[in-house]
Amino acid sequence: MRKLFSPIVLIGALLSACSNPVPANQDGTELWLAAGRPYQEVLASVETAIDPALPAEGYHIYDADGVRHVDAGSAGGLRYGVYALQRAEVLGQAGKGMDVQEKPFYDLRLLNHWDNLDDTVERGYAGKSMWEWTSPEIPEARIRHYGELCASIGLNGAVLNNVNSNPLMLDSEHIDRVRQIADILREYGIRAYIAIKWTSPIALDGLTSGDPLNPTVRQWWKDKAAEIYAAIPDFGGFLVKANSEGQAGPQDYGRTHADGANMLAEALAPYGGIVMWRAFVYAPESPDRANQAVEEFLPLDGDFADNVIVQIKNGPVDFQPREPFSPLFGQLKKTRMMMEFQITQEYLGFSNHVAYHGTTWEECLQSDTYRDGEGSFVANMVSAIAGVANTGQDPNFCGYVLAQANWYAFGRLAWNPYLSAEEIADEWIRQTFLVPDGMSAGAFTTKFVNPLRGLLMASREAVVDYEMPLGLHHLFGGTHYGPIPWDRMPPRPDWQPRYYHQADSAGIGFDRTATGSNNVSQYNEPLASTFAHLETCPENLLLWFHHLPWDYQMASGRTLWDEICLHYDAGIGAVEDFRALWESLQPYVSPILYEEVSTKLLIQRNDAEWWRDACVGYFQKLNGLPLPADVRPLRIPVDTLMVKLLRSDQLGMPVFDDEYRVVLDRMRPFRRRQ
Ligand code: GCV
Repeated sequence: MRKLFSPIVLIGALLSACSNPVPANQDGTELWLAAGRPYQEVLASVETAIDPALPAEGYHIYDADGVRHVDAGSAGGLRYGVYALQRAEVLGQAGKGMDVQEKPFYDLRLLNHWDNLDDTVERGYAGKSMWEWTSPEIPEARIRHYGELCASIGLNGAVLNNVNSNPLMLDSEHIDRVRQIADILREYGIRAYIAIKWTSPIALDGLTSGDPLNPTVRQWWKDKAAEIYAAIPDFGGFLVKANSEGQAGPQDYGRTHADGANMLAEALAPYGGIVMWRAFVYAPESPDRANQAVEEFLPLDGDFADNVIVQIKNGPVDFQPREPFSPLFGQLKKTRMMMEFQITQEYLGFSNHVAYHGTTWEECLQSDTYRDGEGSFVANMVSAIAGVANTGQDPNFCGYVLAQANWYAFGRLAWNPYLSAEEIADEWIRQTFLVPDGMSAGAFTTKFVNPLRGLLMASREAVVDYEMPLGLHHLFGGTHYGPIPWDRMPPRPDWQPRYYHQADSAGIGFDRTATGSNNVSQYNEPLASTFAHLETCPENLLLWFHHLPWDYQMASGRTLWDEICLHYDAGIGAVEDFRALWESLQPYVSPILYEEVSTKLLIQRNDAEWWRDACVGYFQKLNGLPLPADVRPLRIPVDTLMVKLLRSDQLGMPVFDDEYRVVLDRMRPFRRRQ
């Protein structure tokens, strides 16, 4: 046989192929379904069976008689099984003898879309609403793609609209629109839900009251439920934001959250629907916003109907880069609870910063509440889970490729809250980025997957460092993109950063011990004591729970002030490292993805510096202390920043100059009306 290449030529060719990999031509629009075989192909390659002995949404993948089988408790379980096999194939875990049996940890695994009927998305950073409410036709192809993505990670429900709801959501036109979407989502095992506005009966049909004990009001909701279920027989139920941030609710009529939730629950019960009642409540007059959910909901424990579930944000304030878990998770014993995470990066640089939330959510889910003794992890206290989506009309759904990792991570943790963030990051990278031509899978792992996984794993802590280290929180203003620690804009003190950092010439931090708001007492022992005492309080939550002098001695031996400055500086340094790392990955990704991420990281680096200038500069103005020797000097004087405001576009996205620095406009002087 004629030899085509001599051994030397062959080795040379292989070496040059390895050193010159040709990246796949990817634009990020396939998300994590990029690397696997098409679903139909995987399905066609296996024997399937419905086995009623398996849990309804569970599956069993195994080999028998030389054939691969996927058995499942239902058609939905089968879909999850086939996607699990597809994933296992990509991850190299589908070899002969595979035997995997799984079922989801939670029955309800939902995305919450904060999408408005005018197609804007509250806190959405990936374009307008993916449902296209204002178009005559529903965007079927996109909804199908969304359905596949959700199903592939095990999600089974979607609240289609904003919790700051519009009453029109319940008019016949929109119910029909929801029906059309639900008809498609059903094919992917996803139920549709609606967020309702408490005052809908008044707005839509002229009722004069919203009192949940008023028979006319109760009947209105029963009739509305009947109308919805006539159109959508498997409709999931209502999500409700009531008596929160200006939304009306049962308290306006002297009734409780339980009265309100139970009225809706009664209307939905005949059809198997549920009410998800949010615990995100706080009033400006309260001395500590972090205390309020427990104050309002603990007295109602046991009062909620069986088909009500209380939806609680992971932290007691509001999706900050780091918060302790909400103490409510450790307090309610007779009420079903649902976790609410935020996938969209409202407080973590929108879709401009890398902030992989797998680590945030792992930290929360695996925290011990001690409710029923040691080992009462948050993951086990809740029986359902929701994530505020980061999706929009962007071709890649999420603003840019790395932001997709959060949607994926949410789905995987909803399936199994004890998966590790690192394992999930690894899975996501391998499924999303294709191995370049001429590169072995092993080399791809070493040179691309592992470094990128490291970047993702470090990313959230970097954001914490340059935004709000050591337990600081809510230093935002305006659109929640940038730092305004000095802000004292009306109307509410609890929307002002100074309420949270309490910094003055002597010190900084929120005293939540017994000498302050006593928020620590809402945690079960030994946590209450752990948080209350300086010696045991985790350093990363120090200023969440304590107000301390600037010269407080930290474990490092440095002063609190120096440590704050070092954290801000470390945050900038971390993003610089991410940029260098990403540059080293250029040979392995398409030019489109390379440029996309490079630009985002440049923005992130500049924003990190802006955060540091504003926060360190402002605190320094209060305490008059010098910066420690080994940090980068401030770039913009805080007095300059304090008279400027971030320029945003119509969708609330920040506007950048040619160097990818935010554009800050001089504030117009405030003029009193004559
Ligand atoms: C949907 C925060 C956000 C609001 C959001 C609210 C909530 O306050 O800034 O945009 O409203 O939380 O979760 O209800």
